[in-house]
Amino acid sequence: MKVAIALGSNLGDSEAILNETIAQLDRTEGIEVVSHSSWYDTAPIGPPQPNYLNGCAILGVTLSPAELLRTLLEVEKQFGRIRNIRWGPRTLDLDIIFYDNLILQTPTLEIPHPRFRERSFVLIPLAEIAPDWIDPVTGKQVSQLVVSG
Ligand code: A4P
Ligand code: MG
Repeated sequence: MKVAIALGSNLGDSEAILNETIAQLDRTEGIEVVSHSSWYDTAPIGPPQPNYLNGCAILGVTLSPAELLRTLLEVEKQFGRIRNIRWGPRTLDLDIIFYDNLILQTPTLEIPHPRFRERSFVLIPLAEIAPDWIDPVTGKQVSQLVVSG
């Protein structure tokens, strides 16, 4: 299955953290990193906090959505993520944006990510690597979502 994920970091050496995350994911059983975007310096959404470094990656996975989420949470933890303030600063945030053309709504996992369409810090890097990917909910291409905001 083809998957799109978003990466974000605004604590620690964010560039090293994102690069190491890509390497770590590529070493993970059941995950192959197909491509990743550039890393973008972005203004924080939410409470006052440092700027983020954001980007997206395309993965080839043989994991189920739940297994993939578990793996991503594990990697976040490895990089020292401490869950405290909602939308607060974090060393690493990994979100699943798309899982093939799946629409999934469970209490612990929602795919596509429920807020990605409003977030230029996801749309701009995603448009760099997957402009033609069609959002299964709106039927719009990523490149169209960037323009319509
Ligand atoms: N979860 C449900 N669906 C998903 C999904 N598609 N991908 C659940 C990943 N996780 C998903 O996540 C909480 C729980 O959401 C997970 O355990 C999983 O069961 P979290 O990462 O602890 O929560 P969060 O990230 O603090 O909250 P939320 O609402 O996901 O926030 P976002 O959307 O991740 O936003 N500003 C800039 N410039 N750049 C950023 O990257 N990020 C945030 C956080 C705020 N402001 C930002 C940025
Ligand atoms: Mg998150």
